[in-house]
Amino acid sequence: MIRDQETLDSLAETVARFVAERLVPNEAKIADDDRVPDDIVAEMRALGLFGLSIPEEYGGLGLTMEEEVRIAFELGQTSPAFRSLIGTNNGIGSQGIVMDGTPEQKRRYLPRLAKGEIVGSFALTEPEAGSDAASLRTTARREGDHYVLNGTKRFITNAPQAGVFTVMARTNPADKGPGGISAFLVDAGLSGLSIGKPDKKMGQKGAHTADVVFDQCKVPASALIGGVEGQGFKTAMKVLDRGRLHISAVCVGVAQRLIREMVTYASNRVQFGKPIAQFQLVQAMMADSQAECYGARCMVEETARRRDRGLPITVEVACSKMMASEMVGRVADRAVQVFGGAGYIADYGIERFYRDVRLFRLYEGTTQIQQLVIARGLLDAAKG
Ligand code: COS
Repeated sequence: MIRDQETLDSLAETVARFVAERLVPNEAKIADDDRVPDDIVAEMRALGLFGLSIPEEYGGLGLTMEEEVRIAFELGQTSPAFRSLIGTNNGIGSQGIVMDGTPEQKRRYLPRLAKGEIVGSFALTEPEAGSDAASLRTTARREGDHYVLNGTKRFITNAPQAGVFTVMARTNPADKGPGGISAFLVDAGLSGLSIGKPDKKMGQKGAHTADVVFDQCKVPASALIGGVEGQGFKTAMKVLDRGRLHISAVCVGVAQRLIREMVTYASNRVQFGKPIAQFQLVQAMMADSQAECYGARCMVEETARRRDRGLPITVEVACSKMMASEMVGRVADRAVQVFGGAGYIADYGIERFYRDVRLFRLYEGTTQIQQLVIARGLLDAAKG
């Protein structure tokens, strides 16, 4: 749902200008330095980018899903590391609170997340629990008016910067499945909570992931999201449904950027006496990329509209995430191909995107998990 087209267009234009003028020129630098500089983070805060999805009553922009994906199309047009910095506050690091938090939890965290004063992070994955998220082993043992957390979380995005973690932990050791899991809001800096060294990754330099380790970490009972045990897995799944759609929109944005790069390069690069854009085999690579990107964009927009109408979206989101993330992988591969040798050389920036986009097919649910979700949806529907 778009509430006011003019306001949205103006926000999208502002974000597009910021991306073109401030982020694109800094892509190589943040990859080399492995960090987004403070002045850019401050500008992101000033633009309200940390609070796109947080309700207005808590200081965010309160965008609808259709509005949010439109902005994500713009934010996708640069190195994904920039988007990653604001990604958790808008997605998996805040939405557990927005969806299932108590009024007190919302008041305590959402205004600071919306302003970007703190970074929110989502701690689900563990060394032994990736795709099989419900098998997680981190425990939260109730002791009087506290819970005591023990366990290790892995590959946690923005962990080194985080001010608050949404942590999924098992409160009922007798229930080894999803029903034994609860979600907690854990402040960084608590005794018994430590962050590992940032992981060395294939791409997305400037975005950081790390282990989060709980060793007898005591949190107040009021940290339990929604104040109810056993709901944590469902909270995580609802948050991921939404997050996967946002990621799909980012994939579309990156693909649009790469298609533009391909067209510009192919129009200027002369071989056999003419720009390579005039050769049909090169045109085929650009055309396939555009058609696939347009298809993914339509899926993302339609799924966002469904969510805004309150319809179920789990299967549609899985379809969108699979299509968009696989699509951008193919587009990045073709971009390298159109650039030829230059596509393999760091100075041209294309190989960096090729490595960066590989993550989209893995995180917030691998392509194989999306297939499983889609197939389950079909089989459930057939049962009636
Ligand atoms: N929204 C709301 N509730 C959901 C849900 C969704 N999208 N998906 C599942 N649930 C509910 C189910 O309805 C079920 O509730 P009941 O017990 O009341 O029936 C419960 O959660 C358990 O669901 P299910 O039986 O489907 O759980 P599985 O263990 O089979 O796991 C998958 C389902 C595989 C889909 C899940 O583990 C998953 O998404 N794995 C990937 C994790 C991931 O994306 N990790 C990335 C890291 S986080 S960046």
